[in-house]
Amino acid sequence: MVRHTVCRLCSSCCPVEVHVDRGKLISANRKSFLPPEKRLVCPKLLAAPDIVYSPKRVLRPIIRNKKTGEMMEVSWEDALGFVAERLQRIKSQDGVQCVAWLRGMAADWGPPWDCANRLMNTFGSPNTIGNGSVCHVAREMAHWYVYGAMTVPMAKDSKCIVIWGKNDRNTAPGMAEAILYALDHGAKLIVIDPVRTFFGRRADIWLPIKPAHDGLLAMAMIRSIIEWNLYDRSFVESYVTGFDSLSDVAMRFSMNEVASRTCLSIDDIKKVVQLYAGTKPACIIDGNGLDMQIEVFDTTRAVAMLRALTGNLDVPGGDFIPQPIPARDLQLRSALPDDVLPITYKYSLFDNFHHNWGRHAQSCLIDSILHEDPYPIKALVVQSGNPVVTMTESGRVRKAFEKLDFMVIIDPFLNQTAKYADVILPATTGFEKTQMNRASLRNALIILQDAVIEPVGESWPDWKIVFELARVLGLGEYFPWKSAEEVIDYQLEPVGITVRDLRNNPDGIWAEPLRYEKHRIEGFRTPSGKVECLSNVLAQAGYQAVPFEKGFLKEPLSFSDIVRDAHKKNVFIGMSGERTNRYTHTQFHDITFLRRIEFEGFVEIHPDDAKILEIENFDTVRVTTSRGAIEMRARISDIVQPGMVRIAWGWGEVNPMQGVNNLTDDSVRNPVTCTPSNRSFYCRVEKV
Ligand SMILES: Nc1nc2c(c(=O)[nH]1)N[C@H]1C(S)=C(S)[C@@H](COP(=O)(O)OP(=O)(O)OC[C@H]3O[C@@H](n4cnc5c(=O)[nH]c(N)nc54)[C@H](O)[C@@H]3O)O[C@H]1N2
Ligand SMILES: Nc1nc2c(c(=O)[nH]1)N[C@H]1C(S)=C(S)[C@@H](COP(=O)(O)OP(=O)(O)OC[C@H]3O[C@@H](n4cnc5c(=O)[nH]c(N)nc54)[C@H](O)[C@@H]3O)O[C@H]1N2
Ligand code: SF4
Ligand SMILES: [Mo]
Repeated sequence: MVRHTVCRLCSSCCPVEVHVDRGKLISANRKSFLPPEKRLVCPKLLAAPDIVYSPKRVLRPIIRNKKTGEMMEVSWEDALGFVAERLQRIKSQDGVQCVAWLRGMAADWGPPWDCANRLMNTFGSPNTIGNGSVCHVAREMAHWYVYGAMTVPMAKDSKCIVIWGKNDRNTAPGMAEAILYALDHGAKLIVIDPVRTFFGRRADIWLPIKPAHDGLLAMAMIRSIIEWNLYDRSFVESYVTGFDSLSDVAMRFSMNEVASRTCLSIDDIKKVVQLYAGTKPACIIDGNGLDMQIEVFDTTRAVAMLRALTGNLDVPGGDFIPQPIPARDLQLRSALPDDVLPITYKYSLFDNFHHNWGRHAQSCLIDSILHEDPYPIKALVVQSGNPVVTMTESGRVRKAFEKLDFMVIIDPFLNQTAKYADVILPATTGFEKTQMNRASLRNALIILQDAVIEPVGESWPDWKIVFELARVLGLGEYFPWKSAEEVIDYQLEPVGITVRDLRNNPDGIWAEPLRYEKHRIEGFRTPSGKVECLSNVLAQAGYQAVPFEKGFLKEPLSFSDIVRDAHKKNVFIGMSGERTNRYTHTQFHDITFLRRIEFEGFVEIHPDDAKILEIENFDTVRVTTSRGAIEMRARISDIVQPGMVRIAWGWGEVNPMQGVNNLTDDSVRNPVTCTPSNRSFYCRVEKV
């Protein structure tokens, strides 16, 4: 039998066809607009049955004795009763705000996250925290502040594609297929990435930028586009505010200085400006290479402004402004008391930029536990995340989790974080649950993620865990729904679409027809109704109204002190490494099928540097910063530049000595979005 759903083994949310035989998942294939022979294969999806039926799945709730590490399987009733009793006790002893809920990326941002928020809202704690400060939410906020939405690059129909800090070949095969299709149809390609990626090798121009310096490049490009009169004058006159202020600030970014600081050639930057601004339509695919940088907010605002200045907003083949559906918000922020500060209080613009995104200044959780700022978090529920490995500065995270009074994990697997838990609640994987995912709510095409098999063992889907916990906590009145279908129908009622409709249309339903250039009628969803190159909201809150009006950080990478100490000898830029298409962050590293293709992670180092340090392929190297160290074997490769090492990402789950976040620094953050530099940092490298 063939069933249809949306894959959630990573956040790409590919629509897939699943072959099910007698209730068992046998295999799954991505759907695509390309004929089967041209489609990209996703190894994780090929491994779906191995993941779903992995012997390492947690099949029953577990209560863990923190002192002895002993684990005892219990019934759901006992587990939820125990959790509720401990949360209530902390609520009455310490205050409800001392309970926090942290979610990672795996269960999606849709209803599982909204329902967790609803539970915490009605329980009374404002502290439901997502990981958006290091993922795309910081960038999303930048887009919103410029033109009131996060644009979607229409690569397939584009004539010039700029890939800026993204590696779709590995992380988003649907988009990669669109790019390949456009290239086959004559599109030009510009790649801005310190690493020569798959698309970097195919690019008309590849800009191997110095990590974390993209804001400088964006400002130099804005300057050139204005100086050389390459901007879309009529669009700017009708739909842009703050152009003159942006122009004034951009004029401070001289090509010479920018080229020297970004380690790019002036000639190449000029060629990129001419190609991008001179080809219509063009789109910019920005990615996680720009996230996890201290300057993320202004950098991605400047990049967003490039889209507007060149007149590429909301045109076919350009950068599309999505048409979100009017779905009901499942959160209940109104139920929260007014007088309790959330632990993210220093980042309130980030907390509030989008009415139903929740809070995402992730590092504040650790501040609160360790420094009791503004009060101590005592109990934590971790849903669909592995923060011990994935949060910045693992040493700090571990110390914080040791200090907690109580911790619950909701996960299909026992990850490194589970070692700190008192209770482990077994969640299903994505194939075993029906839910709307956020990708389906942010635009007019709605596709259902539908359960294709029954839950494995006694695992429960996330929505059910949240609902049942709510009932045991006495909050059942806020969760009147008995099934995922009922919640989705409630949520989609204003749209006039039901789960049954979606099941009858497994390739999705357009809630409204696709429309371009919506600004001609509706304007943009910003305070002024225009594209804002200057933001009064930011100015009033004390931030830079125009990107980089107070200048670009002298040193946007962490641990610049290492440079001074070592007199520039043996100082490398460490880069958090590739997301390969085999793994999702810390997940799946014990799946034999995937392990066979990629057995271990490496530190990649340029041949010239390897020679100086007398490092050979497969030698073990140690990389250190003042925060900690990792040890991995070396791979000598010119995919990285001299002076840079790229450290494989996600292997901290397999071996704590291989966690990139042993090295990262959480002390310097973006003032608006709380983003630290997980992506790049100065470090030392030595052969062990
Ligand atoms: N297979 C797989 N797919 C995934 C994931 C996964 O773990 N595995 N994770 C999912 C998630 S949660 C996310 S957020 C997305 C992320 O997906 P992407 O946005 O594609 O993220 P990455 O592949 O980490 O990095 C993108 C590129 O940024 C480059 N880069 C690094 N530093 C810089 C810099 O300073 N400047 C510039 N210009 N480029 C830089 C890197 O070399 C890399 O080529 O992928 C999703 N899809
Ligand atoms: N240095 C550095 N740090 C980073 C990054 C980086 O590239 N470098 N990337 C950052 C980014 S973009 C992100 S998104 C984060 C990712 O951070 P996390 O979300 O913490 O990363 P994962 O390893 O994907 O952990 C997901 C967990 O969810 C579980 N899971 C899978 N499916 C489900 C489900 O349906 N329900 C539930 N309840 N659990 C499920 C998995 O078993 C796994 O334990 O890391 C961030 N941190
Ligand atoms: S890229 Fe692969 S793992 Fe990620 S959603 Fe698509 S099919 Fe699933
Ligand atoms: Mo992410």
